[in-house]
Amino acid sequence: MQIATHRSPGFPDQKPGTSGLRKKTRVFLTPGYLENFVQAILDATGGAGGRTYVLGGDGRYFNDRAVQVILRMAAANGAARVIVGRGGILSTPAASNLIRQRATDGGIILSASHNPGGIDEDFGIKFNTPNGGPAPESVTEAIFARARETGEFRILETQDIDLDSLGETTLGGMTVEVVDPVAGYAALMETLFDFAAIRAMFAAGFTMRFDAMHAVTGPYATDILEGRLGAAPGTVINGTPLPDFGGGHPDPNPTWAATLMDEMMGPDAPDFGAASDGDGDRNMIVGRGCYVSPSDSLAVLAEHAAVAPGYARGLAGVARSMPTSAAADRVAQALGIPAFETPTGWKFFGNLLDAGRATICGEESFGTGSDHVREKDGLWAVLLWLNILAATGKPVAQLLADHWARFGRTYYSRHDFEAVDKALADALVGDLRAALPGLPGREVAGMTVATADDFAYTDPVDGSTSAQQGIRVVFADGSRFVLRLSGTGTEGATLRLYLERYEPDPARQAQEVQAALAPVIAAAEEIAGIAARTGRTAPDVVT
Ligand code: VG1
Ligand code: CO
Repeated sequence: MQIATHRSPGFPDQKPGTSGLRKKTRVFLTPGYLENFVQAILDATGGAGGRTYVLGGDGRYFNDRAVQVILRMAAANGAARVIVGRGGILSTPAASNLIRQRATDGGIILSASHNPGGIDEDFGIKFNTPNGGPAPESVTEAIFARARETGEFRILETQDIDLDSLGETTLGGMTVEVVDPVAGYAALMETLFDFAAIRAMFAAGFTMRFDAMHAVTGPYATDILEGRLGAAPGTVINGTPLPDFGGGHPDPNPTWAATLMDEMMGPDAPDFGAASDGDGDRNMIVGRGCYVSPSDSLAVLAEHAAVAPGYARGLAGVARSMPTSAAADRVAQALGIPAFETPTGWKFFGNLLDAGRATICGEESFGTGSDHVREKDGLWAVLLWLNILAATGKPVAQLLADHWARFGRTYYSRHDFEAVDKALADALVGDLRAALPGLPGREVAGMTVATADDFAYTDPVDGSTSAQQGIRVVFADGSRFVLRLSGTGTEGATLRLYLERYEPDPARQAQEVQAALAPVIAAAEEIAGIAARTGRTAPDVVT
């Protein structure tokens, strides 16, 4: 076997976004494109010599090829060992767990998460650090700087290796260890939750539907829910991972998980429904006839987490991304623990989790997780919900109603405007930013603007700063809207408008969400002018 050294011109567009580098698959198929980025990861993190990595992905189109390339590059760069999921498959939380359990030097995860897959859709790659979490901005900046430069990449010239059988093989001087992608993760879940209580609930007739959306969680959910917990066969639907996710968006929200939503809102709905995304780190929670918004889910999980054995000693703190509703803050206050507000993206929770200052974290984008790994974790959230349902004996709708009665209800919605002309979107955000100083005191749609700013974050652990993380306009009654540009899209710009209104009065907590938010929606249009400036009269996706 020979090590080949190839010249690379460097690529100016390999800047990681909210969660790794995401591009159209065909861009990744450009000769040398993947290799350049992988070499940049290795070089920017001190070289691969003697190191151990975890490698796996969500199984989307090109996952199989990319895994072979990365293995040959790791070997050519002197890595000692790569632990890879069988078939090149690992969910994002399972990869995070392996990185930590095996005390490796990090890991490479292949996924574009909730973005569709296929030769004409999206692919992605990201590097996680030894704590198991997404690389912080200082590291992604260094990778980007290296990826831009003209340089070389090294790769072993050899045949593909078999990744379908468990065990160790060698590739040049490197050991390739193929592991069961599910076993270690499932064992971790058994340490956190009361599996006996959940099993007893299923045995007593509790019914559930889990939509794996033809993405990576299929094998995990089947093993844990139907295997270990005794849920009825057929509980998991769309459980076979497919390279194109069956042609769908593996995005667990009411729009893309419509089949599950229809069943849960229908006459024969099971007791509990859930879905997960492409790489298994997101979750959607639905009760019989009752959708749970991700912000509310985070708050309910924080409220009841102590019923689960893994959280019985209580929570150190709760953290949420800035656009996520303040519902979790009110729970933190009641529990007497700190609440943190971070920029969008899981990498910003890493330091808080490592320092033991936050135990549970969440984002409005269907992501929740805890200090058990350093990624958000879809099945973890589903299992914590199941543990809470088993411990309280209450249905989802009752838990939610009780939560609102105690803490008030935060009406919440996100409106996405996709594939907007990038220059237009940049100008819209730029103009709004420039207008911020003049907004306080202004009357809009019957409300008065109290504060308006562009969210900037200083990490309380290491003091690092991140500016321009989302524009927020808060009204005198506490209602607010937030506007930011997506950092995960691959086509044009996606504008995300986050809308929120607090309603403490139980008598007014049963309104339709969009109707309850109507004044905030009107105010956002008057101030930001999305419809007026882009011609988009309705959002593409409403969650
Ligand atoms: C989106 C979500 C963000 C999430 C990120 C990665 O980012 O808003 O909350 O952390 O996706 O999730 P953006 O920049 O498009 O708004 V996943 O499941 O793609 O790893
Ligand atoms: Co994801």
